[in-house]
Amino acid sequence: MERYWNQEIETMSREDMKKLQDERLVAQVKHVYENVEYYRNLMDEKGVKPEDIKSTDDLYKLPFLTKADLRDAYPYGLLAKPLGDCVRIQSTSGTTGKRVVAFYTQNDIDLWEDCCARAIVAAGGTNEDVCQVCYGYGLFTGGPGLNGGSHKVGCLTLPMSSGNTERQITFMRDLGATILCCTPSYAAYIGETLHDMGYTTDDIKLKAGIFGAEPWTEEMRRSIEKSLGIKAYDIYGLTETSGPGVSFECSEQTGMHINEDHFIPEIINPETGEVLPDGETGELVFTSITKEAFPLLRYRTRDLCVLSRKKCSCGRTLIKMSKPMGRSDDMLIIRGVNVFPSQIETVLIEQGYSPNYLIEVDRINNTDTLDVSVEMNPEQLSASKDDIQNLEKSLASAIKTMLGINPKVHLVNPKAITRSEGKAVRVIDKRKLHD
Ligand code: DLL
Repeated sequence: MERYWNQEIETMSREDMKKLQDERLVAQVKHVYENVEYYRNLMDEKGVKPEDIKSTDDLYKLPFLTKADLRDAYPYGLLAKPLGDCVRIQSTSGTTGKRVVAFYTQNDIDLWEDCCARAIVAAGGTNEDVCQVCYGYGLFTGGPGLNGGSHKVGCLTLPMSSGNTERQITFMRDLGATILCCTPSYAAYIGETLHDMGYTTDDIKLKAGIFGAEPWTEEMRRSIEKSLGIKAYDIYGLTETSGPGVSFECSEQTGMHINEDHFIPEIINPETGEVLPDGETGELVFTSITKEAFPLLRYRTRDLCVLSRKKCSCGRTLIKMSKPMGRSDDMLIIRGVNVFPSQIETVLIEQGYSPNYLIEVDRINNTDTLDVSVEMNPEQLSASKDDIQNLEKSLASAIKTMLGINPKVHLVNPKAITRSEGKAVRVIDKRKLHD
């Protein structure tokens, strides 16, 4: 029997959901227009008034918001509530430029944690579970979001944060953790450490993992499921829209249900801004219709994916988004070819390698170069130099089949690639460093 956190909403008819969205959108546009001068100016420039937005059918009339707008308006320019009503900020880990700072009222936090509770229940969580949260705590939304959701469900919550991996495993064993929440790359590292410590999946009680915050492939999913003996569920979100829990996977594991009562999704052509029909790949845009303090309308996520209304066996009627295949700004253009790191990950794992790899791109004599380093498997350590060269060649040819361009592959020693405890850094684009 499928269990839901909020059955009424999660299985609501399309018609009722649209009605709910229509009402919430109209109220939200009014709230934003009245309280956020920055967005009011954008609407005025476009000649749109709140009265023009009568339902979700009018969504396309509203201006987009981008990360550049968030930077412009930093820190308080998009705040829609008096500071006295706000109780928390969270922020992105942003390595370049200004960080994104998002604000929350208590009600915003309640709704956000509710979204995370839906994800935990969809992964089989109940109040009998012991939920180990190893997303970072602090400014990053992963730890606080899943922590709050886990409390709501009534799980015994282990607020571990990331890092100190052997201690994670000791707690996992001692307390009998049944659900693990962290990035997929950290889950892979935890699985590897478990085995390095001489344990097997028989020594732990984990049954499910809720992994997100970075792109990961189906191949990576299977590899983690095997190493930890679990079912691995995807979860998606971004600081700008609250954090994890914008969408979550169910037992079908074929995409993530979007919490449409809070977030209206659209897919647009990233070049032209034109709205695309369900089923086409494009940039995901969200309008948050319940957020009070930081309500972004038509926010461009830069994540590329597909929406689907195909009936789901779990009974949820919430629209599904595919795994984001990467961000439009993560896409590498190498010798004119569009390359997503996830394509390389797929090949590496399919060919039997671990998900520990590093992609380096450079430009030498005006030609782009692509180097992929991946750790050899322990049994390959005794291979001859010739054998290693042959393995590298065959891996390079598999990558070339996938991408259409020839990489240089380097098999490096096991553990040579730095492990990630949060979002993995898989790409170094040296071309940017030269600029
Ligand atoms: O990563 C929120 C989060 C925390 C999601 C924990 C899931 C679990 P940001 O740091 O603002 O927020 O980064 C948001 O991460 O635009 C995507 O590019 C990427 N991302 C998040 N979840 C997924 C996922 C958090 N499941 C950015 N698959 C987003 C692929 C993801 N990419």
